[in-house]
Amino acid sequence: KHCILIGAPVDSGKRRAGCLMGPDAYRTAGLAEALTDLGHTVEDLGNLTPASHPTEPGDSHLHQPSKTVGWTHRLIRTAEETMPRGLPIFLGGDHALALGSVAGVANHAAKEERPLFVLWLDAHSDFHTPETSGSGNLHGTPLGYVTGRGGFAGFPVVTNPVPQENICIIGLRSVDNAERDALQNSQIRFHDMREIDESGIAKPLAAFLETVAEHNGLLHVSLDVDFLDPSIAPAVGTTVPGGATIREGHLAMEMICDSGLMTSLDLVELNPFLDERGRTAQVMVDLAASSLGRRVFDRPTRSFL
Ligand code: DIR
Ligand code: MN
Ligand code: MN
Ligand code: MN
Repeated sequence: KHCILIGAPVDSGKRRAGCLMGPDAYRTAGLAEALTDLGHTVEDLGNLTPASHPTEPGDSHLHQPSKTVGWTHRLIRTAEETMPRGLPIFLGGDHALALGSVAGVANHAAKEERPLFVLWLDAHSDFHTPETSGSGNLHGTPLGYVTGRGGFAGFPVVTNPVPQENICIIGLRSVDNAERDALQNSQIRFHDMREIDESGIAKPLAAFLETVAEHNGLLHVSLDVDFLDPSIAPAVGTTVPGGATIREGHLAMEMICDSGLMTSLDLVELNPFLDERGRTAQVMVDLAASSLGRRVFDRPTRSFL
């Protein structure tokens, strides 16, 4: 594959600063080298900046909405430009970057006349709208935005909303009340940690990948650091105990690799300022490598079936 690294130092999606250092932490942890070792070609676009945007309103309950609008414009364009020539990997940056990455990838999928599927690996459901968000932190809204929920005044119009039934969230253990109601009334597939405890992670993931394959879909994977348990991935502002283990993380990424379906990837919410010797960045790089071919032994193709 041709992997295109896109530094997206988005830090406007929540109040605690530090995610802007994420892209360089992934580079320092050897992401490009890991992918090259796996036989991929790697191109690094460097770090993007937000498109020009007005000054922040000041009277909004939202944190830095204008800057996030600027980022969304920039990332939609960058996703559209990179999808035709490789596999973009968006190096976050907080999860507000996914308003743009997913909306842009969806525009590309529409051009190809193929459906887009989104796998969301996260402790949180990120299904708020600016109106339902209690925190005012827009990193809690990307799935609301890309599915075409209302309330995103000032943001680019979502030209190709992702159908709810094409989305699967795995890892949930912190869902706000407004999101819970909206999720339960939606067609989104969602799996909380209790379900992972009871059935294992392979079962719901295999079912989703099978659906993507049946529909000849494109697959965008959005990996939030807090999907993982804080004991193995502490460098994130919104840790929630009881997350995925290192093996659950790798199994998920290995299955994604075996499926051959992934066409774009977000690595988000890493805050290197909260880390110890880059260990969380290293875990994320290792997971990305697993999703792109690193393994102990080969398995028969599509062994997830
Ligand atoms: C949280 C966002 N539910 C909020 N959560 C996070 O502020 O609305 N998403 N951290 O990954
Ligand atoms: Mn998230
Ligand atoms: Mn999260
Ligand atoms: Mn909230």
